[in-house]
Amino acid sequence: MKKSSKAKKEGSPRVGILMGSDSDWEVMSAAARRLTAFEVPHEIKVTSAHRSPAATAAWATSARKRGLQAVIVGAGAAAHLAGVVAAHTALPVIGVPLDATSLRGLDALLATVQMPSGVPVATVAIGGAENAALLAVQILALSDAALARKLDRFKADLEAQVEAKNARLQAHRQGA
Ligand code: RP5
Repeated sequence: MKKSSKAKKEGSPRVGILMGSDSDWEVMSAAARRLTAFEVPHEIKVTSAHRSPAATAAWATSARKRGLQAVIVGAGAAAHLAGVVAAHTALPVIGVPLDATSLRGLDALLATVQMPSGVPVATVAIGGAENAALLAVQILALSDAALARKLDRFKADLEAQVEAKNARLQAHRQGA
C-alpha cells in the first residue's frame, strides 16, 4: 500500500508519541501497541530536548494544528523532553520517565514529574508506556463514545482476568 493511502485508511494521527532517542523505542513501543489495539491513529517521532531543541519545539508547537489531541513523551536521564513539549503546547502531555542510566530511571522520574506550577506533565511510572497510552485513550474517550465503549470492554476484561486469577489460586489451594 502506498504511504498516502495507508495514512488515509488509518486516519489522521490523534496522539503523538515522542521520545528522546531510538534507544527508548524498546519501552515506548508498548504505547504504540496499546494505541493500535484501541485503533487510535498515532504518530511516532524521535527528537531530543538537548540535542535537537529546535525540532522538539517545532513538533510541539505544531502538534495541535496537526490534529493531535494528546501527546506521550518518553525520555531517560536528565529527562526534560516532556516538560519542553508542555512548554510549547496546551495539549495534555503525558510523560514517561525511562530507565537509561545507572540511576535506573529515578533521574528521569524527578526531571519529568517535578514541573513548575502552570505547566503540567501527567507523569506515569518509570517505563509506564502502556499506561501512558491508556491515559491518552481515556482523554480522547471523553468526547468519543465509540472509544469509551472500547475502554469499558477493556476494563471489564481486566476485572475478568483478576477473577480468573483468584479462581486459579483458590483451586490451587484446595488441591494442595
Ligand atoms: C535521553 O537520553 C534519551 O531519551 C535516552 O533515554 C537517553 C540515552 O539516549 P542515547 O544516548 O541512547 O541516544 O535523552
